[in-house]
Amino acid sequence: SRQVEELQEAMEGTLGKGRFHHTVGVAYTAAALAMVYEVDIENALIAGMLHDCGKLMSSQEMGSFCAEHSIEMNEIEKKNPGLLHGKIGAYIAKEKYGVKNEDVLNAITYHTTGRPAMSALEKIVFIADYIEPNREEIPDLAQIRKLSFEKIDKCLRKILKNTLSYLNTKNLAIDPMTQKTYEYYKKRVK
Ligand code: DGI
Ligand code: FE
Ligand code: FE
Ligand code: FE
Repeated sequence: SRQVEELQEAMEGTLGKGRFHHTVGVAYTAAALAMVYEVDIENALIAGMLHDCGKLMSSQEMGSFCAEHSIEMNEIEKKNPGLLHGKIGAYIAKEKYGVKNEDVLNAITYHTTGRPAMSALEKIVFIADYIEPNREEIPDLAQIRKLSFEKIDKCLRKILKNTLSYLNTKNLAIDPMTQKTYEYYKKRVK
């Protein structure tokens, strides 16, 4: 649609080359998943195009942006401001790009940590961010890509497990939302 074209052009003009290509990959992967899981394709494209629009700031700027715009931060987010780019992205999507759909805004907000009981659109954007064709060097990526089109909750569980073990090996603090999301999907799928 014209809106998707305009968002793609806006992202091309603001994001770096690599992140722009990643963004287009996420948008079209989200659209493909939307076809499988009967989600609105336009919403998947919009959320995909905008999911990383909050990444155009330094860590310091992210902290002050949230303080200025009354966006809540937990202790982990204060120490790892990169985690805030979803919340910041949703704010920018709404205020700058005029996105009104709450499901689209939530998909952007939660694309890094996920959250328990995600909507179908939230799941799709979370997964598309992980599997889009430009991603590489992720353990079991081929298996996860196949699983994403077959068993969506099992795929979420696998991605979250991978993410937690990656964070543990790197000694990075785990956001309570990432942990809760993993536990939620672990309980729900075998
Ligand atoms: O923005 P992208 O790089 O496309 O992807 P993303 O928004 O999913 O961010 C991925 C990064 O976020 C990756 O380096 C792992 C990190 N991350 C995810 N969950 C957590 C986390 N980092 C910390 N410290 N804690 C988390 O719970
Ligand atoms: Fe991101
Ligand atoms: Fe992600
Ligand atoms: Fe991303």
